[in-house]
Amino acid sequence: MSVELQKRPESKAETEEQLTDGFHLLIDALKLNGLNTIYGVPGIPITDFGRLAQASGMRVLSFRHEQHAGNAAAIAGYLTKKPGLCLTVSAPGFLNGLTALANATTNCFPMILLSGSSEREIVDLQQGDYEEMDQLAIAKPLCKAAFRVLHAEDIGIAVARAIRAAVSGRPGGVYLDLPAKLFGQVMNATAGAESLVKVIDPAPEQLPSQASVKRALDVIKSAKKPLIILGKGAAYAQADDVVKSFVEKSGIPFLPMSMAKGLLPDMHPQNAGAARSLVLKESDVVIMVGARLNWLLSHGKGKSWGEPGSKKFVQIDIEPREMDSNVEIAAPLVGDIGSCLSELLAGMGDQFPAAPDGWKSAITTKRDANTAKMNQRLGSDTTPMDFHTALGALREIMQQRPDAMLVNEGANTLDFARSIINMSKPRKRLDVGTWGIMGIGMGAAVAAAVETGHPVLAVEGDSAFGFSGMEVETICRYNLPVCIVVFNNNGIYRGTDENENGDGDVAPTVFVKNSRYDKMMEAFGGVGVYATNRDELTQAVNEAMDSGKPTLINAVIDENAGTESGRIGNLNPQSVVKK
Ligand code: ADP
Ligand code: TZD
Ligand code: MG
Repeated sequence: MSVELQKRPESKAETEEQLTDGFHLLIDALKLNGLNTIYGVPGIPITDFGRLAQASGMRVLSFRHEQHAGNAAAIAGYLTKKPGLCLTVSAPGFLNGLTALANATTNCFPMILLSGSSEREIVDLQQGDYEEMDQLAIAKPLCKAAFRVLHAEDIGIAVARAIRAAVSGRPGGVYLDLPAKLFGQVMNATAGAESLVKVIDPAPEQLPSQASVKRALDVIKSAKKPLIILGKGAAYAQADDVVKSFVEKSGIPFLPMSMAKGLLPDMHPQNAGAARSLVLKESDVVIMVGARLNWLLSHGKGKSWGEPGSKKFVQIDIEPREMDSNVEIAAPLVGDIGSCLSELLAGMGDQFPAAPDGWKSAITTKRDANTAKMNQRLGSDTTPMDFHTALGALREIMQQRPDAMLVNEGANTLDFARSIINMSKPRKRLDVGTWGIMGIGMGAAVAAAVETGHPVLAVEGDSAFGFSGMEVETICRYNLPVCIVVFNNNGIYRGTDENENGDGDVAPTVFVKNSRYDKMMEAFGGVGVYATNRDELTQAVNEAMDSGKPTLINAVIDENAGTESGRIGNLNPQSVVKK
């Protein structure tokens, strides 16, 4: 699109010059690179940008708060391997989006935060512009790369740099600062079109060196009790067939991190998830595939990892600096998952270590015992429901609907659902990720529905849901097939805490008792259900998943059922001083 020049009537040729402007150049640059969906909140100075983007055929989804738009963009990036786009206004909108940008970077999800900003001259002299803030400086330490564009003719290059920075190497968040004046800048349309860049091969294959492959093969061949740990980097890589071949050809037991669940089906005979403590402790060679040895794996050391020095690590990661971050890595393999695993497969031939039958059978025995114990509890049908009753119902539903997307956050609601609900396909489980952040729920649910077209089941603690709850209006507005189940136990972890000072306030972890979250959905035309038992819950979820109607089910959970901090109570300091 272009606009006519209005002044400078020197010659006819000049008055007919076709012009374009910053708005259109940005839209064209994004579309040229296959980025066709924007998640954001409109306002000065990007209102017209959103409008024009929509008019140009892009999908522009407006949220009620930027953090959720940003979380949606991050999840879109995770699911598609293309940077998700989040669009915000200056200062406060930008800051609201920044949490999501930082969270995306922490999780290695590619996204671009596009923020309008105020005038450089005024901001830099701190003269008090409308929504004044030095956004670029603030964004820089919280993302992978941050750029500002001052001239319309640089938009093409800036978008190209942002895309490359987001998806190449270890993916992450990128900030693009767009001062208000940029949008209105005009330039010759032909020159504008020529200034755009279609990024060729934005995330090139990264092959590991031959020496590193040989070293890894030697370590793997020496293993007596090998273990594979699959992380969300492996899910992100979309190298599903190679991952499957490597696991199955090797026969090595695997442990999926939470968002890697389903990369191979949880019901796979080699899944050691239900014997997690045993395999972490007793394995001698651990092959990390797109997973970090961070707090989620006790930093690769300590009691849960058995005797010090009892293990060798092989680590596959695209980020060289990840190696030795917590413990010594005997065989670092730096490259993309697909390339590294293909090299290992080729180098192994048929010489995978015949993991002793004793190792495999010890795992199977432990796993079967734990699974049997769990299955017994999952059949329970208590009223009010406890976590096992409610999740037993949801587990059956997800088993019957392998294509459905699952979103999950909370404390007990997260920890129980993670171990109870089996996933059978890759990249179906979206959760609180590396930070254990609350508030990803509705953003993730919107992106999951928009990017995949499949129905979404969002399993939410009542506290967790509250962080993004207003986005139920967004879900209704776009009529998305999202079924939210709020596990309502009257508060954070449980609803039974007492205030000891007697001032009439409730304890800090307790909410209004017996709230009706279902009414929130009804307020916007969606379906609200109040479910007090397993049958009601099962029926309501199935109906929602069949109809695709936005639905919120308030599942009444026994307020005594949870434990403080779910399964990470060990990280929660508690006073031993009695006053
Ligand atoms: P989890 O939480 O599931 O354990 P992490 O987020 O800790 O997973 O780790 C993911 C790792 O995967 C990161 O270290 C990241 O650098 C890496 N990664 C992401 N994409 C790729 C890829 N295509 N190839 C190899 N490694 C990748
Ligand atoms: N704020 C943010 C952004 N992230 C957080 N993780 C927290 C606060 C602290 N927090 C947790 O770690 S879990 C949780 C909070 C507030 C909520 C747990 O309550 P819930 O789940 O109702 O969601 P359960 O099922 O009652 O345990
Ligand atoms: Mg709760």
